[in-house]
Amino acid sequence: MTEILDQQSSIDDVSYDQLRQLVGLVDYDESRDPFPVKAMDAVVFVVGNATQSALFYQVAFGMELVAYSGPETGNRDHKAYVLKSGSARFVLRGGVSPDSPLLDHHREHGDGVVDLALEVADVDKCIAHARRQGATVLVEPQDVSDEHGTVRTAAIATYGQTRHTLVDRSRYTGPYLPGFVSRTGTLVRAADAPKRLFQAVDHCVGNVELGRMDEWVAFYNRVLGFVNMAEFVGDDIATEYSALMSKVVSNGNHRVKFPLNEPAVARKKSQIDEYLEFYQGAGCQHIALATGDILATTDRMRAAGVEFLDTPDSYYDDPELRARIGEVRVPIEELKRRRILVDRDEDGYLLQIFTKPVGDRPTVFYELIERHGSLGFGKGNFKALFEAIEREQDRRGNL
Ligand code: TYF
Ligand code: FE
Repeated sequence: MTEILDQQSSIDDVSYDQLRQLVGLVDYDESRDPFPVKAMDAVVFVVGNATQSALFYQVAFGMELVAYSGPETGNRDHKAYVLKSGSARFVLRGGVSPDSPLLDHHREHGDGVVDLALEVADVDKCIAHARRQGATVLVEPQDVSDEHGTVRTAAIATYGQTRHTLVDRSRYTGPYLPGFVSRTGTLVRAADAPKRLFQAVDHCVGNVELGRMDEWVAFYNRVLGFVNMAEFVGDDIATEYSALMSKVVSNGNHRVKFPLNEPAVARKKSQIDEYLEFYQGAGCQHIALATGDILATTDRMRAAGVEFLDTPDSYYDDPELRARIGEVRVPIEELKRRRILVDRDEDGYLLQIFTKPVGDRPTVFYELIERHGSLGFGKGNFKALFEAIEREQDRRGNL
């Protein structure tokens, strides 16, 4: 039990038992882990307009504004808004000063993820291991303090211009990091609005350059001690539909899962090539959000204007799918009405749905996922999903 409690991240207001179901946790021996990771600490974005994006994530994703840093708090370079939903934390940063480096980043990449920050108990141990394994240490371990206590942080480089900041917040009680002040949103929520639309980050997917997927899988194996999960997409399924290959790495208990995609050569431009072209390099492609009620969440997000990928009726009417899926918690008609996908494997089933890209460039999008035992990623849906992505690529004039 103590080990289970140790694995609890300090930002959870979702219990370990809930998380076990929501993100598909497994037990593992943490004492043998060279780089023990507790959880995602935050997904940090650079955006063109953090003030407006903060409102988007409150209105459309039901997130709660909890902290802020900006000119009013002494940060003349940029504004940063911190939003939470259950154990998921997003940070949105946008340049204020005309010479903010964030504006150069945005000019190159558009809205995107700059940091998949990880909560760890021992920053120094992780950095020492990462350095021995040849990682690029971008920020040396250091204490940062304010009146709420001390946070120890460091950062290592990963694919593209993305980083993993490591955060030990066990001696800190503030709303996010030193320099941030508590701030709540002024949005008036409907009286019947649920407390939250999702409870956790399930996985964060990286797109890397052609031929480099195995290098990055090896990086996560070596540097972060991550293990390979069974799910992978080979060039067989991939080239026919959407020309990508994919492997998944995760930390020991599967709390943090990072699928990695690379483009495969095909008739049309791969969805991964389209991403790499518009993001100008490797970067985070999608964030999957774990929800306990994907039907209600999808309804709320649609009502707020979020657009999801379409799935043809034929997907739901396919007798093979119906036989494979068996009984799920709602009639298939309820899924069909919402375009929610369903997949089953030996451990159970999952429900999932994908948004269209949420920014101006065809880069970052979201997935909602409701797990019922399945530890997979919806392999049975890849064909239907990739065909839906290709229809969107066609509408954008992709050749
Ligand atoms: O994360 C995954 O592996 C699934 C499937 O471009 C997927 O969500 C894979 C590649 C892709 C979109 C979704
Ligand atoms: Fe996914």
